[in-house]
Amino acid sequence: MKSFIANFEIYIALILLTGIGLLSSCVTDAEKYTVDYNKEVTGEIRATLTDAPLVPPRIEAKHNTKVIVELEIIEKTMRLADGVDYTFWTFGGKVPGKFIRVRQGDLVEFHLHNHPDNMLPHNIDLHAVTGPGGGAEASLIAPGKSAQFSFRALNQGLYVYHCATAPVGMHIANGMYGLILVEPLEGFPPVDHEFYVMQSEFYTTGRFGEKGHQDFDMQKALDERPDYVVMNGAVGASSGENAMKVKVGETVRLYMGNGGPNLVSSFHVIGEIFDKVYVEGGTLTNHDLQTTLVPAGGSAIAEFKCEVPGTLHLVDHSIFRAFNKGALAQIKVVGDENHKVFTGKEKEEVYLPEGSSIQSISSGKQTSSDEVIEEKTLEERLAAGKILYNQNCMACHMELGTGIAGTFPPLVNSDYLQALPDKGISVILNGLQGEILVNGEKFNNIMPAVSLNDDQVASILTYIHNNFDNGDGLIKAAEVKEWRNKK
Ligand code: HEC
Ligand SMILES: [Cu+2]
Repeated sequence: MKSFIANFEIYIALILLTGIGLLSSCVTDAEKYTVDYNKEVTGEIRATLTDAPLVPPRIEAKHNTKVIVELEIIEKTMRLADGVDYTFWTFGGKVPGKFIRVRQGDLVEFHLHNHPDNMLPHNIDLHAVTGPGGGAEASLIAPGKSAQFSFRALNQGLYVYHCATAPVGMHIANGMYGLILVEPLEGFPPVDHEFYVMQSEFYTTGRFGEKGHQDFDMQKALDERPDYVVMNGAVGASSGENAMKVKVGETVRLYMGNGGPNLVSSFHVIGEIFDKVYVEGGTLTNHDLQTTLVPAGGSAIAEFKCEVPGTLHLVDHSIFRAFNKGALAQIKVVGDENHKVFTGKEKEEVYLPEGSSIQSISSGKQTSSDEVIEEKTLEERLAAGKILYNQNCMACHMELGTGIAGTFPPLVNSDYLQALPDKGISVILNGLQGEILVNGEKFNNIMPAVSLNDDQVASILTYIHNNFDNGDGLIKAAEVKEWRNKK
């Protein structure tokens, strides 16, 4: 009982203290985190705007100034994925919209233009604005009109902007979002590279990868079941040939936004650790993070140093989105190996516990052997084969079919493959183990059976025969089917 009373007194004291703390922090926080808007700004400059993954340079002036932003809304059809088009509604002609960079205390004079060729009225809601609708009402305009409004950037942060014209969800789903950075007047500490990456989803009438022009699917958007989750507006927009590039030893700051419209991103960089994150794009900093949540309509600023060479994968760690729906961007880090930080593979041996047999990597449903399949042209097989090869074979045989010496045999000009009477069908469908000789080099390893349908096997084999110098020719799905039936 005594201890209860003692604890009780402590509780009361604590409650009183927190109360006082809250009261005083109300006043000081407002002063601490927003600027004095009575202070005059001097001069004016025109904002430099950039498309992802580029970030505009910081404004160098030592004093606050008027920053004039001119942003044009353009409705246009562009690539969403290879062979897939979509009619995007954009801030500046690309998705995500132009990156805008101002400083805390700057006065932003915003000019929004709705291109005369557009079909619809639009506006802009900038989360960096203190004012009704973030500027939405002040900026609503029909095609062929411009609107102007001004706001004082009171709070530091990385803010999302988006269209807020009804139906709001549809305007956002069609690509109307971007980022505006309000950095401290003196700027952030310098880094070697700054990049702009924004995640978002697309809800299309056709499934992921279905060719042709795709329309917006309202029901899928309501169900929050996107076919595409992408970084920087399209599948592959900032990966592969479009990857961002840095050198070993350089520092990177990522301005990461999430346009939604629905999903929350578990933002992660495969191969790096965030040294510092401005949590949710604000002023709170956290350190040593693996994954940071980026809410729909929110952001994060993540910093790291690239100590070793290789390709970093920027993903939503809700991982099917990354590998099956497009939520992947890449940073290629070039330079010398640093074995003090990472050795690379030091050794590989066959690991074969007793009783194990060939594993199967399944890639979905098998085509039953009596299903009628349409044959494809050589061009179609090569195109489909490239994608399937990259998904199913590249991890071991490498993108260019070179393999890895001593472990994965080459598919380029392979005498082993060329000598197979079934052109390689059995290797894919049954797997392969035991010692083999490929172009004079011995391999003794295990290739798991890869379960693909007849059509897919035909495309992959056509691709590796034609592209990797194993003689040309078209392999038909019917041949694969025949092989299966014979078995
Ligand atoms: C998990 C790694 C792995 C994957 C994935 C894989 N392979 Fe292999 N592949 C191997 C290994 C290991 C061997 C050699 C097996 C042995 O030593 O007997 C091999 C052998 C082969 C060979 C015969 C040797 C040669 O170089 O000509 C062919 C052809 C082949 N693979 C094609 C493919 C194709 C096509 C795919 C994709 C559908 C694929 N592989 C996926 C690991 C893999
Ligand atoms: Cu709009």
